[in-house]
Amino acid sequence: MADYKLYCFGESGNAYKVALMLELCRLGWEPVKVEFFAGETRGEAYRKDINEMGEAPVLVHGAKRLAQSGVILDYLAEQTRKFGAKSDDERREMWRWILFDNHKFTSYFASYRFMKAFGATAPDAAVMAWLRGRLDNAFGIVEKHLTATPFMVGKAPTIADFSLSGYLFYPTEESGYEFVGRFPHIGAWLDRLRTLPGWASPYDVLPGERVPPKW
Ligand SMILES: N[C@@H](CCC(=O)N[C@@H](CS)C(=O)NCC(=O)O)C(=O)O
Repeated sequence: MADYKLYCFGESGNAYKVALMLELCRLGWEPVKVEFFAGETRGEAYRKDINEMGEAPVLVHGAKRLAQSGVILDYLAEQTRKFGAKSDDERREMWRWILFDNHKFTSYFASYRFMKAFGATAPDAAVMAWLRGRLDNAFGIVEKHLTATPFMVGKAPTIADFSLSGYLFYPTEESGYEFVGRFPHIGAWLDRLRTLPGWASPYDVLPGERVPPKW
């Protein structure tokens, strides 16, 4: 039996951040597919038994059950002593970027992509324009940071890189947000991450049939 169980599904970039870390650290893990599009995370059973926050990913390791990709990444870095901080200052830097990611980078990008690719109704133009403005700003901030450093924190990849980059490895046609041409340092950073031994793309490591983009 695998040491780690990850509640996840193919389209979840937040789950992919964790799956990527598990792959890069060569840890034995097995996916438990969450039927997100059938409403599983909104159901009482999921919220009672798996995650009161009604979200994927959730990582199970022995008696531990952890939610929030940033916390899970931190736990895995602690377990493996890989891709973590080398000092207290680095740890604060990592968390500064993970919090920025969760609030303003992944969250706007994931919402934009969800509405564009998987929403039940066609995306509302005004909402998309607002989100696009927020995205342009957040991407601009990460782009500027990456002009001076190869990875988000210091010279080596850390979990902050996996948190911020997770969603950007999905096919661009899902979000319709073309960023590589507009933000070349982000593009080069993703290429650097792709060369890490064990790197694999989202749909190669996460379970389930791919859902074609709708809109
Ligand atoms: N900050 C959380 C976000 C998790 C999250 O939003 N997961 C999505 C799937 S990618 C989800 O389960 N959403 C359910 C919902 O918002 O109702 C993390 O990093 O784990």
